[in-house]
Amino acid sequence: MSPFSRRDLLKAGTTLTAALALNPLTGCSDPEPSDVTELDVKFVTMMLAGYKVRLRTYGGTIPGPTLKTKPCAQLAIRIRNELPPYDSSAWHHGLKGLPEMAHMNVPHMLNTTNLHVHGLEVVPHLFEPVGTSDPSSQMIAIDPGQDKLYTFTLPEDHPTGLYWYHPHHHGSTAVQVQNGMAGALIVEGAIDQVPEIAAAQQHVIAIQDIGLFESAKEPGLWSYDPQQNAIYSTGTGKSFIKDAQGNDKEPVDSGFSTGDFPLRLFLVNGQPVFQETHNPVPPQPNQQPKPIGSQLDDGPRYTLRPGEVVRFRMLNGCSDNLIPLVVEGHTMQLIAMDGVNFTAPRPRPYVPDAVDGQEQVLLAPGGRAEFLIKASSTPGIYRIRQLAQSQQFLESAGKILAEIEISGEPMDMALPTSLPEPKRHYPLIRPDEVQNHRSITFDMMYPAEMNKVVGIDFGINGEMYDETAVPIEVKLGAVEEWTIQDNGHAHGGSAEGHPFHIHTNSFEVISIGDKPVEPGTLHDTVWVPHNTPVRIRIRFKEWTGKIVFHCHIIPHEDSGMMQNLMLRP
Ligand SMILES: [Cu+2]
Repeated sequence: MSPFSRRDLLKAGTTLTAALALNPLTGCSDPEPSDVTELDVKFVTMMLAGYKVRLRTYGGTIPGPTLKTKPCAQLAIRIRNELPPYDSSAWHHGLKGLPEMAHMNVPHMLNTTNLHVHGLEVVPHLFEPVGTSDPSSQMIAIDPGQDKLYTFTLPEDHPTGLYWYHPHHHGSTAVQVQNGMAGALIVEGAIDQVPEIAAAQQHVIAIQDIGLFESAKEPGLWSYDPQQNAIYSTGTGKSFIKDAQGNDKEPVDSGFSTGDFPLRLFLVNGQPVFQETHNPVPPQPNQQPKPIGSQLDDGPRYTLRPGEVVRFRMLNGCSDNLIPLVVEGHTMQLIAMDGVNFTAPRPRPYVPDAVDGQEQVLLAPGGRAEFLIKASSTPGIYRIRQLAQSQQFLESAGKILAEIEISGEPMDMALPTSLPEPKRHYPLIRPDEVQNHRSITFDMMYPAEMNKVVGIDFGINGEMYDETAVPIEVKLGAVEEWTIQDNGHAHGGSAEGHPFHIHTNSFEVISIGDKPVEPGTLHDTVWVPHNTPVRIRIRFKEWTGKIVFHCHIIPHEDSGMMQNLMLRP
């Protein structure tokens, strides 16, 4: 029985007492219908960093609007797809001979979309119909010209923090997110009522990466809108339509990319701060490709008085960029990861001239960090920076993301010493509660043996993504410990890490490699470094249905690094 039909039954019951009228799934009495947030998905032409770009957007802006909700509230979002039709017929007819599983993992239907509220512990909403437990169900597909209304009720004990939303239709997720389709989603509540936090100015910082190709037909116009079966090669910097065997057929001006782009812009709250261009010099043997990077702008500047406390809420909405983060000259008071706050701020001192590994917080693609900064007594400009890292296929240069300007009359604002316990995840899972252990492996094979069109086989536990396969079933209420790692990339994949993300239930990170992680570190997305097992514990609470877990480097996900999981009653 789906969660909605259970709720409807309760609604129909006329003799229930007020106490019983609480929805057993959410712990809330049925919420008032909320206003519907309309998100129109459409192409917009705009200027970014001096480039004329044409991109898919939510409502014409990058990022999309910041949405707010709270526990027990109804969150209603209508996606209206105003994109033009996209011709995927070559996917159906041009890839004869490609195994079905590989076929599914060739990007396709680039103008079909849907909605994922990333990290929210709400009804599974990726497959049709919402909440379905049908193994053969297909992903929700909102085609050009169609619309769909999503309504979510957040459980009464839902953590209060920063989440986000983005499309998640398999085959078009990467292209749409790399066009800029993403937005912040804030769950308000207990954390906002901490007096020292309520007193602080608050800033959401959304970081995105936009992949771009220049149009041959219209020089000077940049977009990411590859034709069906067109693939971009990092090695040659050229794009070709591929056949099922991966042969180059026809040169084209853009193609699906598993990482590199002729031009990639990094945006902070929609403002370009950094650009990368394809490096035509082939990398040395055993060296990772290194795009040519340049800082465009120092990002938004936040003005503080000496001793003032500010609350930053940072989203790594990049499709493909790990962010080791520092705030120069300041101790970061980390209060939450992925929307779930700690029970007290965790001070993360700043290491001057920090390098990768000495960051104050590591922000995986898809992850969020919320922190307080108490402004130094020394006036000046301090930068919020991404450290250079080479933990991915492409080296990622250090970047300035934003600035803090400290000036004016000194003041002395207090920092909180304790934070409200996020009820949904406390008490924490005890080791003796773990009922089952699983091993999850991110696989890469290069050159591809299956997905010769994309050129690399991406998979999990030896399988590429199959929309109707359910390799893992879990019973509601089960507690499991998962060990996640890459396959050592013994099959020719590059020595890179992958961010692990699972829908519907956040998990506690127990250890990374042989280092234990501080108890109460809840995530929905965690960076799994190369050759480093990450242990997590997860309790499958409340919601049943078909969900997914996957790598949150979105080109990897769209090419097959994803699996289904069934939450059984
Ligand atoms: Cu990956």
